[in-house]
Amino acid sequence: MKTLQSFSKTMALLLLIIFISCNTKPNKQTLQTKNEWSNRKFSMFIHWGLYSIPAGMWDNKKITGYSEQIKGHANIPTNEYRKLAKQFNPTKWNPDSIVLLAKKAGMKSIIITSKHHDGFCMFDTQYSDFNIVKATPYKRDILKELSNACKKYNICFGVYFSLIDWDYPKAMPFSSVRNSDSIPPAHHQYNLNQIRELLTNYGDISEIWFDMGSPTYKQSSEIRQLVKQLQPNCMISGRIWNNQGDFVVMGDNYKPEFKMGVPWQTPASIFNQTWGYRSWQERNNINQKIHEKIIDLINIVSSGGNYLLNIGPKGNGQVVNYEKQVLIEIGKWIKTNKEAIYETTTTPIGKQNWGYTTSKDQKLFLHIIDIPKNKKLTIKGLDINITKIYPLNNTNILLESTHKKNTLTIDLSPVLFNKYATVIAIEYKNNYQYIPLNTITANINNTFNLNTLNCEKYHSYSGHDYYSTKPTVVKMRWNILNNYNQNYKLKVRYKSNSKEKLCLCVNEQNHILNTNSEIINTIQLKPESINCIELVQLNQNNPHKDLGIENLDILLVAE
Ligand code: H79
Repeated sequence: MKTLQSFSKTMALLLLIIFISCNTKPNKQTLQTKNEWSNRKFSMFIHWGLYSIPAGMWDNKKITGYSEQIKGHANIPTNEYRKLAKQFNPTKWNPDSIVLLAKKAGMKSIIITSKHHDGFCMFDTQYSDFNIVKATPYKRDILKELSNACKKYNICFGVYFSLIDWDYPKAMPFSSVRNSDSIPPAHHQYNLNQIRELLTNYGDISEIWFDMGSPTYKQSSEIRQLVKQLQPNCMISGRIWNNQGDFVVMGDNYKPEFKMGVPWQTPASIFNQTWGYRSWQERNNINQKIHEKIIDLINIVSSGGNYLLNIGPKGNGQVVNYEKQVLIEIGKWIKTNKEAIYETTTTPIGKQNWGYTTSKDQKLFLHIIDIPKNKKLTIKGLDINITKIYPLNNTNILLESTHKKNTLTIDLSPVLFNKYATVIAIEYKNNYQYIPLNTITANINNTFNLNTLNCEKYHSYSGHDYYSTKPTVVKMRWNILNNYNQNYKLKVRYKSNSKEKLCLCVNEQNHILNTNSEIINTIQLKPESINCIELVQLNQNNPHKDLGIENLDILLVAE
């Protein structure tokens, strides 16, 4: 009888687990696609089009504002702007050499502007004659050539597609809403038609990078549906808006100042002032620029993001030498330190006064940007069983370390420092434990009080256009340090403005919460170690949605 009881209990538990995993987890294919995307870390963005010819000058005047938007910023009438097409004959454009440059830079994919706000199509389209094949003396499909070169050299190919269009007569013209214009129905249909062409005629598209506009929820979801129907593995940028993207895009040249709980990317240009080629851009101190971009790459990767770095080739197709040099130098740095970049994960060790950390395959990587005084690097709160420590730029140099009261000290004196950043690898056995500064311990009654003030928040970045987009809280997490081997009663009370069910995960075991209610369960905590409690949405179909927590009290009371 007892066996039967425990058997049915086990079965019930199993069914529950299956139910939970079916409901909360996106399918395997989606996860794999997202992982492959996240693992790339570093990609090339290309802003290139008719705007690369005037290159930030109109009527002999320097035009400020992003140079790829010169049609808007210089108020150029459509018939005047269209004349640029007749001059577009990029004899210096060489897709193979672009791909080889991206590879040399350590970039894993290339995303090119198929159509920017000016409405000029860098691909052959049956829906507009204002395109590279029909309107220019060049007559060749740039996208086709670049996608083929990407295939040839085994690098992923993606496309940028602006949701606004200053050429298409039925779309909104350049206006005062700073490119967050609505999309009239005829324009939406035009967009859908061209998206279909892009996802049909150019082989596998690794990501489609929508930008700007202010589509309705219905428009965003129709676009998403079409993309996924044509290419289920094509990742969609968050600038499709209305939570329809697969990954979040930070503002132009912005890095998040908060922890992210979804795949994300920082799009960056070599100079913040422009993405398209600007002839009068001041380009001085290249070493400082290389330093800035390498540190940005490390910062972004250590926070779990991808770095999309732009080049703006000239109207004749030539890559600006300064930009080429920056990319080549980044590539040299990555070549030495690639293990600490690609396929790495974040670590609980936050930013340290000497730099950042990443991790992979039983190795912890310390990216040293500011060399510590006396060349003694310390990490507080780290309990780790070290087998070997060495710099990635000379793996034969073994470094000495001491470990006292959870403080690890590494002697860096034998290290030859790189002028940008030096990576130290720590190989370790088993799991390491890091006690974060915000670790919560029990109060005198052996009770843990968890709430929105002592949690660590994880964010997405969500909205219906560029300017409404803001951080949402998609996960709350508490690290608690338990000293005793005993059971705890778990009591939860909360108020949420969302109808979605929540899931409280204690050391990877799920407890489903019913809205605005209190549940009591008995749980076990691991003694003398960090226990992780997380609050997430049960249904992960929309990973960007805010948990909507208005107030929350979690009590763990010793039994
Ligand atoms: O293609 C590039 C831009 O042309 C396009 N997105 C990137 C990838 C873009 N179109 N409109 N916007 C971006 C609006 C952006 C406005 C701002 Fe800013 C960027 C506001 C703050 C940062 C530019 C720089 C204007 C003020 C500062």
